[in-house]
Amino acid sequence: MNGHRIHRVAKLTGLSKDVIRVWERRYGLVKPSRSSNRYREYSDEEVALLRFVKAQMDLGATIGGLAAEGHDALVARMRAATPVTPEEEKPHDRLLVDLIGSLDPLDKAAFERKLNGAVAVIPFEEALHRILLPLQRRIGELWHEGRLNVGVEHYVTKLVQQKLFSVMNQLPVNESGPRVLIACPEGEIHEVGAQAVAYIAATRGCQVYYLGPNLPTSDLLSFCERITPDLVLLSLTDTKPEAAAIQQLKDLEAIAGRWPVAVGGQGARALGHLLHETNIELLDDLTALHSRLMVLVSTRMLAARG
Ligand code: B12
Repeated sequence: MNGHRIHRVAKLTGLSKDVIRVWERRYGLVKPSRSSNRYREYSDEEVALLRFVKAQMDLGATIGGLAAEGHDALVARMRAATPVTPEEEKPHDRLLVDLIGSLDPLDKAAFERKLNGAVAVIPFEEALHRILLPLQRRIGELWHEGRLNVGVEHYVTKLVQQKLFSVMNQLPVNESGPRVLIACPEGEIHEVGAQAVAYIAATRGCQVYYLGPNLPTSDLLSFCERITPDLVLLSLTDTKPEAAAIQQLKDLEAIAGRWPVAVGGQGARALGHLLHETNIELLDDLTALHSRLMVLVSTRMLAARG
């Protein structure tokens, strides 16, 4: 999690320091942590929430009315109200060049200052599409081309992962949401796609069970038996030789016979022709994922109402 001091939050949100403190004291709108020297420290999520509240007030809402909704409901509404448009999916090219420039030679302070600052000022889902995922791709490509040290690649990958998880962990847990299990199958170590999927599922109101990379099919099966998922989402990045791909699909079909299974990622798209003959669904991209999850969540809500 990034800690932003109050003077920076004031700059990032356009609110005065006094207003931010009053909203904390009176309405509990934000709950900054305290640094070792007792300074307030605000997370990216809190900065985004303050910006959202300010934007709502600019549209005529009152702080009392907004605060009455409660912190968790406001966070959920902020996320729902910020669907990512194609414009917001475009990589932030200038920033990416700038960030990569701070990696060789490595200037950790400059890199993190630029990254944290840029991520904090836009809704997190937009930051995911425009900054974090493109950054991950570019860093990985540089490593693949032998132009970036593996330690630096690991350092950036871990930062991207930490950001995704820290924001995800701040989301309210929807205990009545559909259970969605997310993992990468055995042999698959490219994990960031699966993490992005986990984040999106959590923001759409699912209960996410994130099991990470390289999960053997037998473990996936036994975990499904434990939780009876409403949907299993698998991220496949590698392209396997045909024989290995057919074997993998056979294993997954056994699971898909009992619970709904969908696959996505570049490895899954490459399987297209083989998937037609199975009961495994292909989700082409994150837009397809969004639609699939909306159906899942609304079906669950209707069932709960009887
Ligand atoms: C980053 C990266 C790495 C990182 C991985 C870090 C990590 N822990 O995840 C590192 C540097 C460690 C790495 C290692 C390797 N990599 Co690599 N890597 C990449 C790279 C550059 C980006 C992948 C990535 O993370 N993208 C970010 C994610 C978010 O984007 P995405 O994968 O496109 O996913 C999007 C969609 O597909 C979708 N999506 C993904 N999953 C799912 C799931 C569902 C359900 C849905 C709906 C959507 C969805 O959402 C995402 C967001 O839009 C790609 C090349 C590329 N440009 O794609 C190569 C690439 C995937 N790697 C490759 C290879 C070969 C390897 C290695 C095997 C190389 C080696 N010889 O050692 C090793 C793996 C070592 C091992 N132990 O197995 C190859 C795969 C080739 C193939 N076709 O099989 C690629 C394509 C590079 C290449 N051109 O050759 N890699």
